[in-house]
Amino acid sequence: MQCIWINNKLLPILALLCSCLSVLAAGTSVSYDSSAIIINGERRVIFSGSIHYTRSTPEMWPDLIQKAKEGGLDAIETYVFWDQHEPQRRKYDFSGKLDFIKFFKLVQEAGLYAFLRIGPYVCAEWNYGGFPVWLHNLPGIQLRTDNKIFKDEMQTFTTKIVDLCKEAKLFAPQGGPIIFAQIENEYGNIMKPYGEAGKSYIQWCANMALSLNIGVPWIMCQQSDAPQSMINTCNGFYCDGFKPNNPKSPKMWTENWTGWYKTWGGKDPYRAAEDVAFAVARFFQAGGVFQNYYMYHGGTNFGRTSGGPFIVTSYEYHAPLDEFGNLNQPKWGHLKQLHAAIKSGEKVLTNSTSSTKQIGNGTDLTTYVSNSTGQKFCFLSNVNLEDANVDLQKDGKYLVPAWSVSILDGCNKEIYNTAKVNTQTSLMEKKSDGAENSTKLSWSWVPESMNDTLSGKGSFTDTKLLEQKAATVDVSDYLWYMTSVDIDNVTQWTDAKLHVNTTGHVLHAYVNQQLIGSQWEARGNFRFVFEQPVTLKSGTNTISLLSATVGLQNYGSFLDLTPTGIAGGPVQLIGKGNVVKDLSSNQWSYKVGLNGEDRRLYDVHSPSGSNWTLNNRLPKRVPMMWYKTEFKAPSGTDPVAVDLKGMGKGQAWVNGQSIGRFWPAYIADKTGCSQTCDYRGRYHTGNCMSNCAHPTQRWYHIPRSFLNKDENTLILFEEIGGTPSPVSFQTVTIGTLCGSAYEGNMLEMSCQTGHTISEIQFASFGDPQGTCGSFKKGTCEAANSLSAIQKVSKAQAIEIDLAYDSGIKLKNSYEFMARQVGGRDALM
Ligand SMILES: *[C@@H]1O[C@H](CO)[C@@H](O)[C@H](O)[C@H]1NC(C)=O
Ligand SMILES: *[C@@H]1O[C@H](CO)[C@@H](O)[C@H](O)[C@H]1NC(C)=O
Ligand SMILES: *[C@@H]1O[C@H](CO)[C@@H](O)[C@H](O)[C@H]1NC(C)=O
Ligand SMILES: *[C@@H]1O[C@H](CO)[C@@H](O)[C@H](O)[C@H]1NC(C)=O
Ligand SMILES: *[C@@H]1O[C@H](CO)[C@@H](O)[C@H](O)[C@H]1NC(C)=O
Ligand SMILES: *[C@@H]1O[C@H](CO)[C@@H](O)[C@H](O)[C@H]1NC(C)=O
Ligand SMILES: *[C@@H]1O[C@H](CO)[C@@H](O)[C@H](O)[C@H]1NC(C)=O
Ligand SMILES: *[C@@H]1O[C@H](CO)[C@@H](O)[C@H](O)[C@H]1NC(C)=O
Ligand SMILES: CC(=O)N[C@H]1CO[C@H](CO)[C@@H](O)[C@@H]1O
Repeated sequence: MQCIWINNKLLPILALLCSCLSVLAAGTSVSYDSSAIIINGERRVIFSGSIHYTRSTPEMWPDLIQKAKEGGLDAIETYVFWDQHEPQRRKYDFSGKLDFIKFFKLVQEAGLYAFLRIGPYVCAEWNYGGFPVWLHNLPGIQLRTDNKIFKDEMQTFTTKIVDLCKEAKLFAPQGGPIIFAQIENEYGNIMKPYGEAGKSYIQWCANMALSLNIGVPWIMCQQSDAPQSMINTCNGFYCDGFKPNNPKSPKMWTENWTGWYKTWGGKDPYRAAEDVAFAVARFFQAGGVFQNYYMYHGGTNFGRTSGGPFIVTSYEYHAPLDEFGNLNQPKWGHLKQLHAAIKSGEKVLTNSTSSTKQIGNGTDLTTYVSNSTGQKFCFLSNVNLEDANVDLQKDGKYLVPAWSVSILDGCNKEIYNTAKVNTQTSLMEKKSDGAENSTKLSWSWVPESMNDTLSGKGSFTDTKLLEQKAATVDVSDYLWYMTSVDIDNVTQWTDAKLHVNTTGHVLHAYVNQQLIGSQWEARGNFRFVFEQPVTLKSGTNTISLLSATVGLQNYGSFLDLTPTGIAGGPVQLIGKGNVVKDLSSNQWSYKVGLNGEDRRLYDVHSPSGSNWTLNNRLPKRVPMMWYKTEFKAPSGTDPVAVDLKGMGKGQAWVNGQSIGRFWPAYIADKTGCSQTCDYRGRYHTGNCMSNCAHPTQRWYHIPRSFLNKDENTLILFEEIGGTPSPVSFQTVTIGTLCGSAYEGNMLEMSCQTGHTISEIQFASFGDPQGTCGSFKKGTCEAANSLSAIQKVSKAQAIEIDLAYDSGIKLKNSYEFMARQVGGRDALM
């Protein structure tokens, strides 16, 4: 790296680029007490982050892990996803993207620890909470309670996972990276309705786990009655008030929610970096020892893995790494600095005597004094909504902004404040690079063949309305319910209505081959009633109802019993004078899945590929259509997304691999967004929302590893009608960088690899106003603010002294650094 020096000041730039390798020796011992995680005798505080291997690709894993390491994490956490590994009973799959052993080995190679959360119930906004749906149909089974059939399955799977880890020598005492394991998941939240059976189940979980002898501690999250030797831990947006149920246990936070997930129809959640940092600093102020970011990288719900109902395909989570694996700045950098600040006090924090003194209303000073050296380390917090001026006498005066924590090294030097973001903000952009414009996309299509189902022909029958997942075992989102009704006096039915009472999630109703309507939930109410006028004829009328699921329930007591589909109905015809003809116990014919799915239309090598039509009469807004196009991969290495603007609802495949469900036609609420985000005060999931009145999800991630260099095929199944012509391929990269330098700190700014500075749009040393993307000059400003930066902008690194808070905005810069030094009133 090259540097240009202004004012002949030397910067400790290299310190920022250093990395520390913690090599795992063979036979690492892991223990704990109330103030430390003890690894090979060393007393540690641990920062961990969740990265689910199933939500990215093996090709992305090394980069994600490396970025987590550079972000200052000590450990990576992942669940293990039972439904993926045992899709059919006793038929296992640990290959390719399911090779979690390889994932853990990469974590180890990066010099990080790992946290294995087996569950095997995982919640995780994952389909059916991670349970394979075949469990549901085992006679006599009851999930997550004292039920022998369930416990046997759970034990078989848990043992299988533990054995695989042991074989690969993944547990710390074997020289591997795993320092913690988890059994069950947040059971404490939902166990009450299970009564005594719930209590004996959780005891059984503990005993079963302990009997597996893994040599590292087991934890149970959100389980205040966790049986002893299990460490109970906290999940939430804040965990400073949490106390483990055993005073000898370390205070562990297994899910510090960095953001939130999104549902179809929902807006974009946003949790400010300042607030996440505040929550983490408060946790360590209150004696925290281990904390895990949920999520550190959220990623993508490929295929039909998203839970719900109605969890979207992107699992971005507003995490420190975005869905595509880019740094989400300033969150990533602001937390990296927090980790470094807390780590600098690690020796003191883990063997000390602590005391907390109330300085003012809502302002607390927590002092840690090392038992061995007498060294001090302090947290000075302000939970008020106003800034606080704190006078610590000989230890200095501090401005502690509202809702923030300052970390004081030696209790007399501020090294970090959670509200002062001294990290670049990156505004990401989706760009077309032109390669895909050279030939306009040409689309071919084939209608979903429904001749059988629209004439009532299925593959099995019953005289009742079946629950959907019991009937499909979730091999498809789709189940056809078909029956016929004979009408002899048609005048009685001239103004008839079809009435369907369904538990959801989506219904398309056909009568006599005609679509009479489609309907889905209204605002989280998944059970709904469909009622539409219908034209009947005398003689036999055919009713074909297509029910579609959009992710099976993943949370709650008895989640497995949440019905889906037209379970029990009723289905009725309502005629003149409210005459009701109940069809619920008719002879119903069923078909699981679509014909297109049976014929593997999404697979480019499928033999029915020859049926695609290609001419200039591209059907638009026609339900139940398959579309296909060829495209070239955008050049470069930036992540790729397909913009499905124009499409309705369905599923998408690239070269045969599912990139998930799409539903750009689902528009987020018009209200509840704000231009500015005031993060101060307790976060709740409605805070600081954005993307009002836009499609909940318009862009869909196509991992680079799914793409060939030249020809690629995108196949869309469109369920409700859409227009593929606006569809385009784009890359995701930093468009604009901004930063504010704080006195005494160095600000580092950089683009993604392969990009350089193109323009400096704004720089002000004074009191600039506004936020990234819309900075404005303030009332005072050094005259040469902008030109000084522009002069040096071609460099890869620069140093600038500045006096006031400054707004700096660069476009496509490669790397930029500024340092502010107090007490001067002009630039240079
Ligand atoms: C440090 O000293 C305090 C006060 O005597 C004691 O409570 C604490 O357990 C000590 N910490 C360690 C890790 O020994
Ligand atoms: C402390 O502050 C809170 C809110 O900031 C306020 O409601 C309360 O009255 C204050 N208490 C005192 C003693 O000033
Ligand atoms: C903590 O420090 C005290 C005083 O130096 C020392 O005796 C003790 O062994 C330390 N405790 C641990 C657990 O390292
Ligand atoms: C490619 O097409 C898109 C959409 O029409 C357009 O916005 C973009 O500027 C084009 N790119 C180039 C390099 O022509
Ligand atoms: C379905 O029916 C239509 C119209 O009757 C016919 O053109 C088409 O060939 C049929 N498709 C199949 C697969 O039987
Ligand atoms: C058919 O129903 C209409 C209306 O209820 C009634 O007026 C008419 O008599 C019925 N016709 C026969 C043949 O039953
Ligand atoms: C739909 O069915 C449920 C369950 O049987 C029932 O509680 C509800 O009242 C029904 N809704 C309507 C509008 O009929
Ligand atoms: C598609 O083509 C295959 C082979 O030509 C044929 O067997 C099949 O019936 C066709 N399907 C439709 C829906 O036209
Ligand atoms: C433990 C904890 O803090 N749980 C909270 C997590 O966030 C949800 C949604 O805001 C709250 O309802 C929980 O109480």
